[in-house]
Amino acid sequence: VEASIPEPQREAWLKHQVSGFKDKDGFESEVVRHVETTLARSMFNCDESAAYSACSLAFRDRLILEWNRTQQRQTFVDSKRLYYLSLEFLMGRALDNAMLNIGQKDTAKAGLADLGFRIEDVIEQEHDAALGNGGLGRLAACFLDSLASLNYPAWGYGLRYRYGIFKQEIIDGYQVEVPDYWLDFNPWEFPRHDVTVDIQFFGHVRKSTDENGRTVAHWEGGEIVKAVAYDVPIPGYATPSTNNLRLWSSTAASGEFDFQKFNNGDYESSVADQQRAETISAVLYPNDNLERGKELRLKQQYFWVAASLYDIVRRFKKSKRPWKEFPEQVAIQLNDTHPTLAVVELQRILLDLEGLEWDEAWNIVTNTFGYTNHTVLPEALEKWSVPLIQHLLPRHLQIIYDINLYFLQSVERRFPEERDLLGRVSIIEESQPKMVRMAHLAIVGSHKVNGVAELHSDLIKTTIFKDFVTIFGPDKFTNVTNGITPRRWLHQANPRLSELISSKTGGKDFLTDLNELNKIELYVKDKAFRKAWADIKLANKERLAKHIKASAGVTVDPTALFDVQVKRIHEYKRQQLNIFGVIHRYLTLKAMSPEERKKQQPRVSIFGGKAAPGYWMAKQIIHLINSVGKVVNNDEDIGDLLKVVFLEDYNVSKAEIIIPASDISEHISTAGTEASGTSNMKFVLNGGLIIGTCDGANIEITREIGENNIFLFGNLAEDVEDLRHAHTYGTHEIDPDLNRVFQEIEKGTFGSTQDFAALISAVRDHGDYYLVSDDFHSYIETQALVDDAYRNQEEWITKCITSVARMGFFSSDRCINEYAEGIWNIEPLRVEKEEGA
Ligand code: GL4
Repeated sequence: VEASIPEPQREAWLKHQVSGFKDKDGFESEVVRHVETTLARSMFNCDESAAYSACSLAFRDRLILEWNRTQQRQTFVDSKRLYYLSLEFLMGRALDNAMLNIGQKDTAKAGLADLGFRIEDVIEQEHDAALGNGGLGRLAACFLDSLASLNYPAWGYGLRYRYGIFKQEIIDGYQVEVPDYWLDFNPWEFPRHDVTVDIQFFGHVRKSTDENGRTVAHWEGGEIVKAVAYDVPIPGYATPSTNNLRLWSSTAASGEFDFQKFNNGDYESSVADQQRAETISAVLYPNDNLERGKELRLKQQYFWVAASLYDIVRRFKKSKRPWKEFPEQVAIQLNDTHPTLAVVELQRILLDLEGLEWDEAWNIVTNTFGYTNHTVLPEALEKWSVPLIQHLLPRHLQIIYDINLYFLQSVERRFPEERDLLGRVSIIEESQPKMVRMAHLAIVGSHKVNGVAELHSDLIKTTIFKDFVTIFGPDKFTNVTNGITPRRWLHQANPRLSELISSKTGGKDFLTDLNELNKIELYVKDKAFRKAWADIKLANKERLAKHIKASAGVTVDPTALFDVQVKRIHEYKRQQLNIFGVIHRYLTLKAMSPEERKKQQPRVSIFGGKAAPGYWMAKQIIHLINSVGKVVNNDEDIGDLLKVVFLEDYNVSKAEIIIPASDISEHISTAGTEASGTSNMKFVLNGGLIIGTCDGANIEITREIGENNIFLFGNLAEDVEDLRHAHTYGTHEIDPDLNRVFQEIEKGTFGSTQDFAALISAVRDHGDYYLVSDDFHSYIETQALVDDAYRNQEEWITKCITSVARMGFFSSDRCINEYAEGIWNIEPLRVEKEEGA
């Protein structure tokens, strides 16, 4: 149906063209209008939450107008678009970000004050959009910010989970999970009830022969679930460009009820069908770096991938271009292997629905996709059982087998001598049951594969994907080191530091070209600048101290050294190394005379992070941290020399308070296990130093800021394998200091010894897979160096300023430009900033 307004009537439309608010007055009138009409309230019952809603709606209105213009511009120019497929988008709060990106925060601040509200309190009302687990999901959110800010034509596609990552409560020192129902009122999304796609599951495949004697597959039967689009506008910083994040929600295809069943009196089962359909997009799986092969997860993946591809193909077909131009118009990035079924789905569309030949279709597919690998941990590499795929997606399984057949045939032709090679690279693992290796499928189906930091990209080429480098050549594999958006992670989280920097860099250009930061290195000796720098850090620490008091009930001294480790709890990230180190510090302090103690550097050890609900070891680590805190924080010998705090429910908005307040943060994964890390970048950008292993992006951070400005320790990735081998087959001597720590835990100093036995025996009796003992001595020594360095505040501040000045490389803008040039082949669509924007 042609839905556009005919030419003669367009004049009326143009006459009434809507525009967003232009100034404080306009803003206030929009807020009042939304309070009184959209929310049906008045000044007599407008609380902070209503003010938040109305303020958000006023900004949303502006965003959607820019969104419309951006989409029209992109459609008109019809240049190549990027589609970023990610099961996770960890967006955090939207209002503050929208105000800053649009450049109207001051307007809103003044307007809200006129109406009787403090902007900070209004911002605080917002519930985080937490549709992600950790780094992988937050990276996707930073990418959206950069794509819009750099004016790239790009869409994100994801799932609209009804429940985001669970809320973490700490009860008696243990993690308790509470559902995160966040959609009560979400002003940032636009339901598109007219944009729906029917998604098929189960059924069977029938083959027929067409008039040309070609075999055609028909996927028939099974059940249909409906995907409904919800659009979230993504504002660029200092540009009118507003991109789209489209999230799919599942619902029953036949509407509210199955009327047949309803009329037959089977009301309950008709409602049950509806609920079953809605289950698909109900919950985010709470695992980071772990895949568990659940059927519902596979359903989520196909549901989301099929709806997104239908949308992308529909948009392409409107241009009436020939199919071979598809990869010139469309780039699709697979954020990890989660969307790999998209490779198969596009091949199915081209083959079964559009009638292309296999080779022609496959050529289009492989030129369209790029695949980013985010982990080398074996337990995180996705595999789906063949019987499960056969049952859920029978036609896709056939196509997977064909993809594999043609791939293996070509490998065999080129490497006839290497019989083992075929089994190693096959997309199908010959296990019981057979499994589909999603990473192999993603590599074979893409034209580029990238890792997320230099070490990680080298590791995938030399270990897990080595054979594929032999087959496809080294050029298919590349590195794009992760980045973070300086808008949220500097300007929004640390407004005073951002202000101070802009006073020296000549305005806010560093927020669009982070290399501009290097200008502040000129002021490293400037007394007033250094003083302002130190004052800001102290103020940020005071703000965090207040939060610690309010949420954990612990009083901390803001002048103590704040030592922070916030990230998902995982054995490979080694929060256990940190807490064992804290216990060692405690024992050392206890053994000192009061005079000696006075000479020690006071510290606050701050932890935060969620454990996957089924990850028992990670939960024991949380319990140990809380148990140590309880003892240490109440020990009068210790006082302010050491405090141990576990902050519950770490999320994006808490990160914005915690990160700017850190003096030293811990990035201490076993070398070779953390693909990149991105919080390491956030901490340094906010004027905190880091202690870390030679892992992930720590290595590149060191190269940029200089090795004098970082505290590195521990074994190297290249030695890990030998050490593990030695643990298993040689004698394994535990570090004596660590042994003292274990003995203290076993004495019951921190409560129930039984609970912590597994943490100790993992190191002592089960091969110490994560090398906690091997790195312990080096860790403790390096922490002592941190104390010494911190005592020399003048030197410390010099290190901090120098480091920030050299962090330009880690902007997600640089990262997105590298993807755009090296992988997606897309160009920005330049736009002039309009007046009032
Ligand atoms: C991760 C990595 O663990 C993390 O190092 C990386 O920074 C992030 C984004 O590339 O991806 N991989 C998985 S899985 N979860 C992550 O956070």
